[in-house]
Amino acid sequence: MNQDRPGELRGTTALPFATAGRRPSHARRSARDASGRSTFEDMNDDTPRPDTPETQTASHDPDFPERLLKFMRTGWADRPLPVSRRAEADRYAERRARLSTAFPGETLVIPTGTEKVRANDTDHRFRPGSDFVWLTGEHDPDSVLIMRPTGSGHEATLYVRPRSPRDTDEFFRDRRYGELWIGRRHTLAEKASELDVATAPYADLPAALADCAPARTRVLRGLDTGVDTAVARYDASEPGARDKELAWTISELKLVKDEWEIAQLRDAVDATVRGFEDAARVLPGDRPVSERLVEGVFGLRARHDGNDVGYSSIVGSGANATILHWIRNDGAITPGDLLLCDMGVENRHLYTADVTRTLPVSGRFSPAQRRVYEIVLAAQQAGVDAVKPGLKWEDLALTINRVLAEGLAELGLLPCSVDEALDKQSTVYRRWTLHGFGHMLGIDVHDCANARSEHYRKGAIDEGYVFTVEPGLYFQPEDDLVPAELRGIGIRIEDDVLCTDAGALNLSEALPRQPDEVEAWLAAQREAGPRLPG
Ligand SMILES: [Mn+2]
Repeated sequence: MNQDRPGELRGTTALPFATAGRRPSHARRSARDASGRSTFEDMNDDTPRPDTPETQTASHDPDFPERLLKFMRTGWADRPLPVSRRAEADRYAERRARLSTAFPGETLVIPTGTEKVRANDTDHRFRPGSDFVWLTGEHDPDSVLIMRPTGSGHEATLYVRPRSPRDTDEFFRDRRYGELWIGRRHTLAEKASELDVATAPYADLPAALADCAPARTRVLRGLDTGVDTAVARYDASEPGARDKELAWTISELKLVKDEWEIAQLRDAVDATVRGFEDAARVLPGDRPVSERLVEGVFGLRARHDGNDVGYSSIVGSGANATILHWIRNDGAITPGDLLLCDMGVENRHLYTADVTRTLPVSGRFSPAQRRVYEIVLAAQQAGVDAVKPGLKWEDLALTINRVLAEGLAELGLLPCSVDEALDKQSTVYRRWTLHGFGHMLGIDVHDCANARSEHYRKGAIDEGYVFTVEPGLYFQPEDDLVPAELRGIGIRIEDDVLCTDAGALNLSEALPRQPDEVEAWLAAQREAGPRLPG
């Protein structure tokens, strides 16, 4: 049967935008006439629909006999959902107002993105576009924000899929959009009152985009191919420059976090602390277990207390800790090894934490492990202590990297002096540090990613910035230039800090970092025993 092609269902208007733009494999298979209209769109309730060869083979769903169809179409109440205006709606309106100021007289198109196919007819769980959600608070897939210029600013309209109507079969036949398949959506009026923004039906989006004059429209591209193709790029000089300006403007508006956002980040960090505790409580010190055990236990906390993990958890034991983005997590956690856990909970408003701790699985650091750990900790503390408004990112990096380079020199590893190693023309110390010291944090784990370099990496920290400080040292197991006792040691310590006028406020300080305190904390968690959320 046709399980997920709205255009082929009874009484639905053809949605060429949705089917052609978003689901190429289905678009190819759809029964459409030369005009692109669904061949079934004019059928009324009583018209039996022919089975086409593809409907017989395309699905594991059972067929719908006509008697069942007729029966399913009757006897449904249409009760409203209780909704109230969300307290944070003012925040989103204020953000839209700031964006409006940057682009007077121009139409702005900001999509959330579409569902991503996992395989065949199953999708990944949808995660809204970060910039879109920052401007609207809306979480449903496919939605698009259009801000049209008015005399004094812009008026915002949110194009969303409304509740499944009862006068089409979508609600019980469409496995992607039908409410009996995926749960109920709001009506347009319910959505408008909850988010306090004007709403329009998603079916009107193609016409709305066709009305956008390319020379006076900017699109946040790369999220929704349907939107990207519907509005042509328009650039007098450098291709893509006008749309990039929209992207960096939003990123730079996101640099300073307000009080509500800081509360969200604290919420995410607090859940992350609980997740680290949960993981430590199930981590034995006397026998090997899978890295997946820690990933899974943390993931349970993330789903229960927040929305999800903010990024794929990195759980690396022993030499796996030297792989920066080790997310396979299929190794064994072995007593005697260090366990590096880089994990963060994304809260219900999609703000995420990003915290790393490196634990001695047995309960005690070995002398060699502790020696390297102390270097990384000293580097991190030097970075946290240096944070203040106006400090250049590059100077903060230099402060941290100098401590790392000095430590590497003490270990006898640097092939030159510390100053020579830190020289921009050299940076040979990076053989063992590999990555930058940190990044902005917010709705994205790598927040504000589209900000212009001179306002981010080449710029300065400011009050209200939240970012990570996360130096590390990584001695690969096959690095012949380090002594055997250090090979396979990977250590990173990462905290989430808020820059205030008084310096750094460490949001994740509830998780200890001093090696003695780490040992005591791990022992206390083990003593307390396993714990489920809730
Ligand atoms: Mn990080």
